[in-house]
Amino acid sequence: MSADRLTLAVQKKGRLFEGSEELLKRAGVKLAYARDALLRRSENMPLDIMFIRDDDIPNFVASGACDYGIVGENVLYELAERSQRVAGLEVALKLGFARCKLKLAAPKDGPIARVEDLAGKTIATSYPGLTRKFLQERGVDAEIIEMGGSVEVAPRMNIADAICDLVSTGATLEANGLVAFETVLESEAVLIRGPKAAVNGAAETAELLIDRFQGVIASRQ
Ligand code: PRT
Ligand code: ZN
Repeated sequence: MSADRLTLAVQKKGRLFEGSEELLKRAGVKLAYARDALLRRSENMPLDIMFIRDDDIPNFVASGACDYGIVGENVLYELAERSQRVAGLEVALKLGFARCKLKLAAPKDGPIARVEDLAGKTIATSYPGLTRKFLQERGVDAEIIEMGGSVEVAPRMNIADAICDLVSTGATLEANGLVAFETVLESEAVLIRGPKAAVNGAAETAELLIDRFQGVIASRQ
């Protein structure tokens, strides 16, 4: 990476992509056209955008491969449970989109209706670090079963007694006969800053960009 150009990591496609793209557009960032490119240059600012999977964003920023990144707090704090470097990342700005909640849920009319009922039970989740930490804080001993996706089917398939998963509208829980009974984390998209971003020659560009992001966020309220 050139020292005087700022690099920002953004999700390549998915639920964060649209909000990130809109934020950049409204902040006046023009990107050069490049189909399917990993890295796209801005035409009107010394800024390069790197398009990657959201799960890779905290590590790209923590390692200094990118100066900043846009990622969900859920992913940031889950990875922070596993990595000191990620735990040390700074949240520069809360961005107010991709809001969701990480919730514990269990089958409707079943024996689990509160956190204490999870003692000795199994919980399926893609967020084992955050789930374990929450249970420890509440003094509940349960077994965590890590799943990469489709966590909502776990109780029905007898894989687990309960789940800990992201919820936005609640339609997925409802469709699977599950009821949420506790919130583990409230999440939104955030701008994270890497360890070298402030001393990089592009620090001024970062200041300008954050200033414009703040303007965009304020205009929404
Ligand atoms: O490919 P890549 O790894 O980059 O993307 P991904 O598939 O891991 O993530 P993606 O694009 O699905 O989500 C990216 C981020 O969006 C998440 O990390 C959250 O920060 C945020 N977000 C906001 C959500 C949701 N809302 C959400 N509802 N992420 C996932 N969901 C899923 C949830 O897991 C469940 O399956 O949507 C379903 C529930 O939605 P409702 O509306 O039925 O409650
Ligand atoms: Zn992902």
